[in-house]
Amino acid sequence: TEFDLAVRGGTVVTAASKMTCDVGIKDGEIVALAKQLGPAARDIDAAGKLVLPGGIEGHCHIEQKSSSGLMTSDDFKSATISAAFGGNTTVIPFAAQHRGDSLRKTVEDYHACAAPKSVIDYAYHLIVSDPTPEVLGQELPALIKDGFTSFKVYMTYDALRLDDRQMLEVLSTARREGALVMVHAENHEMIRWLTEKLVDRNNVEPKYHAVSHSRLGESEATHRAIALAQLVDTPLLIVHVSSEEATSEIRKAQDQGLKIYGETCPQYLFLTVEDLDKQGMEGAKFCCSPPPRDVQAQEAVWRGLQNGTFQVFSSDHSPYSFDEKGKLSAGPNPPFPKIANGVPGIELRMPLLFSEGVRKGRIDIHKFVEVTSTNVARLYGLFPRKGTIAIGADADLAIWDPDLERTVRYADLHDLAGYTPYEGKKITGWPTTVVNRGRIVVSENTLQVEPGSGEFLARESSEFAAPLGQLAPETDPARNFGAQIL
Ligand code: DUC
Ligand code: ZN
Ligand code: ZN
Ligand code: ZN
Repeated sequence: TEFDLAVRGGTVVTAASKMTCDVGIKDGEIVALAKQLGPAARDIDAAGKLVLPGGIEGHCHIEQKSSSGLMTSDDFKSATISAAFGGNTTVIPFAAQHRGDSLRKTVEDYHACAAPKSVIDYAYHLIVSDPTPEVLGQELPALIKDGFTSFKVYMTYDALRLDDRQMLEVLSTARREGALVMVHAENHEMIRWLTEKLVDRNNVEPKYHAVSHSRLGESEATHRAIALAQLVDTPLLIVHVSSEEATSEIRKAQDQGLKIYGETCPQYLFLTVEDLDKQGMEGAKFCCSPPPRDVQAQEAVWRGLQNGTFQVFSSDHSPYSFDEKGKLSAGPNPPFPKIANGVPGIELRMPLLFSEGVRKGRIDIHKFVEVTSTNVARLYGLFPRKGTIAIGADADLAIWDPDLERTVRYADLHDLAGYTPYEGKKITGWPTTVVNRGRIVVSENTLQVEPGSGEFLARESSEFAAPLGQLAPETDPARNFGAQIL
């Protein structure tokens, strides 16, 4: 037979096109797109279904150990299975450096966890928390050359945060080496000050977590991160944007032609601070940073997706169980500063956006594909191997039943957080069959592959990470009396 697998008669959708045709797959790649392809060893009937590029989860925390020793509740097995059931074929979690640790060793540790357990393809962003001359001079450049072409930095959290000076060093290293920098932008001292005031007054219930992480703290840090990036002419992705204020900062920079990108997440479209104000400790289940805000913020974030301010939509899956191993590790009634930050969402990211976005007419199906897959591949150096349906691309497909209605129940999900923030929500449109490099990973509601069958992806430097070539007056030798700064 000509093909190993043929997906027949579906509506094949990419970020830019839609056609009813068959997809022919051989040796893990897409080799033919046409009507009525010849025989294949195996067929999937996709009539009446959508055939989309597999989702790429570009922001998730898997088997990540915090500096305090707390572990996320998913390992690479449960997280990648959960991702696959949610229509994903690739995940890009973080390899998080702890201060004093070597970056290379950090990556090797994550690799030892991921390789035997992943059911779909994977890569890692680095988290750089200790930008010593050794790390910036040798380790990071070497890792970027090895295909770790993106990394995240934090402007808050005592154990992770970089000061402005360190941000500049890191950004100029990224510029030189061709990596994309992702930033957690919140003003550290504003969080600390508000937290102290709240704790002094014994305002310690989960809802005060949202008060301590202000919109102004988010937009100030966003503005500052953009200014730092602009000074050294380096592109920057602001991750997990929650508010109208931060969204406008990103938009303003984009309107100036800067290569500033934005990411948002389901928690900013589908949750609000009211969820943190639930009975007893229930609100802890919704504590994440930045926090969910209000209905106006949700609308601003929707607009940002619609008008292209946000290039990518990620889950920021940071699962902590609602018990002493996770959210309640500091006791049964922890004050908000002691509640682990993060919500699970890797399996529902795409179904939520499909149901509330595509089905309800807020975004079209092409935009859906763009922000959940194509742009993720582009930003992180995986395109066009990943992120689209084209001849020569990996055969990564999610076949969706656009009319399937299901009510979210944690019991039906595959992660190990023990709860979902979206319990009881009605969702229309679910992936029913998921194919990764030609392997049927999920079908008939069943996992069809073994742990360890996912592949590590070394990534290229992305076009999105290339400097604009527009120097600030003070770093431009033509305007700074000839000083060579960059
Ligand atoms: N940042 C993340 O990216 N995820 C969870 C919590 C946080 O602060
Ligand atoms: Zn460590
Ligand atoms: Zn973050
Ligand atoms: Zn995150």
